[in-house]
Amino acid sequence: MGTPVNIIVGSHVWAEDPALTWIDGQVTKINGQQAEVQRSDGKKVVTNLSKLYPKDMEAPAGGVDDMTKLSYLHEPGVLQNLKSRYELNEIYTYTGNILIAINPFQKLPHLYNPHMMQQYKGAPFGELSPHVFAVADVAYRAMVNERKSNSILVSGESGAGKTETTKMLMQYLAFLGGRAATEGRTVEQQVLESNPVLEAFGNAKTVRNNNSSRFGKFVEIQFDKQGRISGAAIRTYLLERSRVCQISDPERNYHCFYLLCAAPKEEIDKYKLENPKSFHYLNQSKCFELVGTSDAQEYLATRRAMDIVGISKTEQEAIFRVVAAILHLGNIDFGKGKEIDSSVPKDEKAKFHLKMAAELLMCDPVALEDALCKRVMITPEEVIKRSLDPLSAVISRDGLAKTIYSRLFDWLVNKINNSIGQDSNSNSLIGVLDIYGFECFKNNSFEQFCINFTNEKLQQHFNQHVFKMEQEEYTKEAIDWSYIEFVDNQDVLDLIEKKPGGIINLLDEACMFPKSTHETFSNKLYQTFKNNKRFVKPKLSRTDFTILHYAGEACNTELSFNAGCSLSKQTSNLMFNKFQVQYQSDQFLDKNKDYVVPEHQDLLGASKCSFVAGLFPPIPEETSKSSKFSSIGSRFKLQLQQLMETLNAMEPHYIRCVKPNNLLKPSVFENANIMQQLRCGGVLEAIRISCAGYPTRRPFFEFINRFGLLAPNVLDGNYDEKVACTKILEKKGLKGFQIGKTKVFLRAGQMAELDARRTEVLTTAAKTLQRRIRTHT
Ligand code: AD9
Ligand code: MG
Repeated sequence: MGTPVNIIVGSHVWAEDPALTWIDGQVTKINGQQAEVQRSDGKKVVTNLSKLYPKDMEAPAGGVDDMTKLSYLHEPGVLQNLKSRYELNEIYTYTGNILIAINPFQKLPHLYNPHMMQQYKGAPFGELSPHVFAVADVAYRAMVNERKSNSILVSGESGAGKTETTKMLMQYLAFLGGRAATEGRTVEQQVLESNPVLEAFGNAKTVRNNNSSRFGKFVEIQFDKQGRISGAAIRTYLLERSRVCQISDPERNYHCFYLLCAAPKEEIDKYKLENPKSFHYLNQSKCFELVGTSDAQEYLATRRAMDIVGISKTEQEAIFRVVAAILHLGNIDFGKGKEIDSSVPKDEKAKFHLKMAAELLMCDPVALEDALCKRVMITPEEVIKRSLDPLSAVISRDGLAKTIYSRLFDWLVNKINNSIGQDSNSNSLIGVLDIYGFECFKNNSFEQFCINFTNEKLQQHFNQHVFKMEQEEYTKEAIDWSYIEFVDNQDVLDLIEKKPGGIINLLDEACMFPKSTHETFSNKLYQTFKNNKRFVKPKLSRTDFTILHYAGEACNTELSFNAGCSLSKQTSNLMFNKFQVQYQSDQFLDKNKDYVVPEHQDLLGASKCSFVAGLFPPIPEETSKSSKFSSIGSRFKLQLQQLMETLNAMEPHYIRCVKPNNLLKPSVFENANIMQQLRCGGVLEAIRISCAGYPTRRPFFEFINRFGLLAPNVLDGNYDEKVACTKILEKKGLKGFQIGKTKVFLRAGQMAELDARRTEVLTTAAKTLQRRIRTHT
C-alpha cells in the first residue's frame, strides 16, 4: 500500500534515516519514483517516493493524547507524537484503549497525588489526560457495573516501568475500593505493602534496571458486592535462582542481602555479618550500593512492610537468619581432602562460615559438611557414601543456597496470600499482570527461553483479543470491513509447547534419560525441527538453536486497511533480527531439573528451627521414588496455561511501557529504540485496528434506550429497531458508522458526541420541568 496522500514537490515529508529512524524535510524535485528531499538538518537526499511519509504540518505542537486522533497515522507520525508529548513530560498516550507509558526516569509527583486520584474517579475514559488511573478506573467501573472480572496487562522490556505502573494501579484500586479508616491493618494496606516485601527478596540491580523484578507477578484483587477490596491473591512466576550464587559486574544480588548487611548493629553481631564485600555471593560484582537509596533505611522499611502484611517478628527473625546463613554458606570454600577426589572446608575461615551457616540454619555442622561434600549412592546391592571433589562440592553448596532461597521466596508469597486472605465469595476481580518482556541478550539460556515463551503466550492473548475478537464480531454482524490480516503465532507456540514433540517436551525427555548431554539434546532438536519455519540451526554452532519469535515479524507483513491509515513494512527494516533469538543449550538440562538432593532435603528437614524445617517438608514416599526429577519447564508451561485460562475469563486492558533510552536518564528519547518497542508490543498493530475499526458497539435496544430521546418521533408506534437506530444517527449528522445485524457500530469519538447531545436534551428537559413546577407552586 502506498502513501495515503500524494506527495508532490513542496510536500513536507518524513524520510528514513539510519540514525534517527526518520527525519523531516521537504520534497524539492520528483523524477519518476525518485524524490529529492531537503532534510531539516540541511542534507539533501534522493529517495524512493514509497519511502516517504507525509508530515502533518497542522499537528498540534504538544501532540495529541490518542494516536487515533492523528490525521496521518504512520510510524513517523506516531513517533513524533510520542516525542513531542514526552518533551512536555506527558508520558502517557492512548492508542484507542491501549495506554502507552514512557518511563520518565524522574519523579513526577504531581501526576500521582491524591488530588489526581480524586479527579480520575468516575471520569469518563478519554475525558482527562491519559493516565494509568484512567485505565484502572475503567476496569473498576466495568467490574462494578457488569460484575465481570477485568485484567490489566502491563508489559514492556526490562526497565520500561512495569512494576512502577503496577504499583500505581494498585494504589488507585486501593483508593477506589478501600474502606474508611478502620482499626488495625486493612486488606488494601496489606496488598500495597506486599510490594516492598516481594521487591526486597525478588528484585535486584541489573544492567537494565536498578530495581529489576527477577520474577513475574499476577496480583488478583478481589472485591465484595459493594466494590470494596475483600481479598487478594498473588501468584509469582519463575524467580531467577542463579542470581543467588552468581552475579556479574555491575549487577547486584537480591536486595535483601545488602539490606541485612546494613541492619542495626545487634543484628549484624548476632548473625556475624560484615561488609557485603566480604561475602563471595556479593563480591563477584564490584557494585554494592545503589545510588540514591540507603540499604539501612530500606531494611527498616522492609521490616515495617513485613509487619503490615502479617509476618510475625519470630518469622522475620527466621527469614533474615536464613538470608544470613546463605551468605555464610557462600563463603565455604573447599580444598582437597585426604582421599582421592574428596573435599573438605578449605581453611579456618571456611570452617568458621560452615559453623555459622549450620548455627543459623540450626542444623548439625558435621551433617552440613557431609551434605555438601558427600553423596549417598544407592545401588541395588548396597548403599555407598561417595566423596565429591572440591569443584562438585561448590556446585552442591550453590545448589543448596539456591534451593533454600527459592523456597524462602515461595514461603513469603504463600504467607502474604494467607495473611491477606482470599474472599471465596467474590466473583469480581481485577487482575494485574507485571511480567518480563521479550529478552534477547548475547547469551540466552533457559531463563530467556521461558520468558520469551511467556511473551509468545501473551502476544497470542493480545492478538486474540484485539484482532480475532474484532474480526469475529464484524463477521458475525456482517459489517463491511476491510479485513486486517495478522500473523498468528500459534506455530511458535507449537514449536515450544506442543505435546508430544515440542521443545519443552524434548527437553524433559532428555532430562529423564541419564546419558543425555546438551549435545544429544541439540541434535534431537535439529532433527525434529529441520523443516520448521520457526526453528533454525545456526551455522557456526553445534549446540545453539535459534527461534524466530513473533515480535518482529508482525511488522514485516504488508497489511491492508481502510483509507486514512497507513502503516506498512516499508520503513520497518530496523533491528528485526533482534527477535531471532539464539539460545545456548548448554545449561538447559540442568536448569530444567528441579531436583533437591536428598542429602540436602534430609539435612534441612531435620533442622531444629521449625521455620527452616518447614521450608523442606517431607516428600511423600511415592513421588520421591517415581519421579526423581520434576521439570521446571513443564511446570512453568502449566502455570502459564492456568494464567491464560484466568485471563481468558477476564476483560483485558493493556498498558505498554516503553523505555525511552538505555542510559536510564530523563529527557533522552531514542527514536529507533522506541520504535522497536512499539512494534514488538503490538502497539502499531493495535493502532491500525483502532483506526480502521469501530471501537464502540451497542445492541439496538440499548442504543435506542439511551439515545431514543434524541429523535422521539422515530419511535412513534411500531418501529423497526434497526431502522430507528439508523434514523437517530442520521438525524444527528453522524457519518461512517455501521449498522450490524443486532448492534450499532460507532467510530471512535462518536459515542461521546451522542452522549453530549443527550446531556443537552436532558438538561433542557430538567430546566423546563423545574420552571413548570415553580409556576405551579
Ligand atoms: V523489569 O522488567 O522488572 O527489570 P520494569 O518493572 O519494567 O523492569 P520498573 O517499573 O522497575 O521497570 O522501572 C524502572 C525504573 O524507572 C524505576 O525504578 C523508576 O526509577 C523509573 N520509573 C518507572 N516508571 C516511572 C514513573 N511513572 N515515574 C517515575 C519511573 N519513575
Ligand atoms: Mg519490574
